[in-house]
Amino acid sequence: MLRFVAISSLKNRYFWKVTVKEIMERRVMHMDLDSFFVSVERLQNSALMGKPVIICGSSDRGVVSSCSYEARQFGVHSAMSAKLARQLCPQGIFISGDMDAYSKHSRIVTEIIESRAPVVEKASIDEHYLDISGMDKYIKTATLWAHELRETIMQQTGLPISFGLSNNKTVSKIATNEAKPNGEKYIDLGLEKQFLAPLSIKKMPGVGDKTYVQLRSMGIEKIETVQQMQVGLFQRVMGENGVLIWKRCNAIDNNPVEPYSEQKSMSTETTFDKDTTDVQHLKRMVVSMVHELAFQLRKQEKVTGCVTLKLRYSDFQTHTFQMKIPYTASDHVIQKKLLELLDKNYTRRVLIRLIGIKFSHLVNGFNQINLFDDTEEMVKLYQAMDKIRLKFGDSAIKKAGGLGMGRRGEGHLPPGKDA
Ligand code: TTP
Ligand code: MG
Ligand code: MG
Repeated sequence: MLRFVAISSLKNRYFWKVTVKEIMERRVMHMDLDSFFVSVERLQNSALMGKPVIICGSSDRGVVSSCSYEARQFGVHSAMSAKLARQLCPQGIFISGDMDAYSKHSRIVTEIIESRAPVVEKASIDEHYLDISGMDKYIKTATLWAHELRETIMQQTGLPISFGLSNNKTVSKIATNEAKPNGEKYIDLGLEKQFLAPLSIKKMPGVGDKTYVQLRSMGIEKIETVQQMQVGLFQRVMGENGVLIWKRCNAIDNNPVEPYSEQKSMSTETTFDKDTTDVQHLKRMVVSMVHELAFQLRKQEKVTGCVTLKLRYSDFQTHTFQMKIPYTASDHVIQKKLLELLDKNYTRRVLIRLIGIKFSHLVNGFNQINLFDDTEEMVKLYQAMDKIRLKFGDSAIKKAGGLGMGRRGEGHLPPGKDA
């Protein structure tokens, strides 16, 4: 948007002023459920209230996906090995997760938010951004509206949730984290930098362990220090990523809240040289396409919550079949669902000209969400295969299910993104 600044007609200068003002005065809310997976377990078993609860895979070699705030007091945190968590918190209640239940509750929360807010982006399984700019003018103050929405969600779902409200996504996300658990935090217009200044640089989204070590070695601990540095200097030391971090530290983030419908989906399809009724061939094609698309999904660190199968018959009639699934990025889970759709819907045995698959309802979090029906071996296998694919290209790997599938002569479209 700001690119229009360069044009210097009076009209455009006016436009620029309005745009900047609008951006500066946006009201962006970020909401994130508190210890989400644990909270869902607590809905089903109230005896877990107030206890150190840890969700991890069933094997001792799994990792912690979610832990209650009581467990955090023992030093337990997400992504820690379950083994270490058991050592730190032997009295903890360890539960192997239930992705179906978490996905269901995630969708319920999304529905409540979408039924009330004008512009909503579902950013991960338990977080949403809402653009509620202008709310002050027409309804009630944005802060009161936000507070009431949080109350509604908690009343209707029984799940604790926190939020942050400011003029941009970065500041609001950090505000949510500061408000947790069970809290809300408003950052008044103009006070964004001041709010960020005393916080550890580690709290800045995009500053992972490696960047943090690098920043610490430069003597940077607080966001305030970055705020005082020249962007050019910071960029020279930190590279391109440095500009982004510097901007965020200075509360500059013009990224819009991207409504759900505009979030990308991914799809791929294959047109056969010769129309077919061979079910085994169709199945192998689905498996092959899933491998390809799920790899793209993981590369983007996303998970999908909905799969679609597309069949075009020889008379060009096209049918699509859709199924909501628990959020996942694992080939074997997605493949099972798509094969189910094929079995259920390809019953007429008429000639098929084209077959396609699509993943939608994409949200961030592949690295986060450890699927509980995945063994550690399975996760390692995906990681190893993805590594080879990244290095040598997708054709370097084909799992047994997709072998013998050569796409020779078949008009296969590579995975694309649909709006
Ligand atoms: P988070 O929102 O990061 O964590 P949380 O909801 O458990 O706790 P809080 O927000 O109060 O700090 O992640 C949401 C869910 O995603 C979490 O409940 C479980 C899952 N998850 C994983 O499976 N693995 C991970 O490493 C992380 C961080 C989350
Ligand atoms: Mg959460
Ligand atoms: Mg979250």
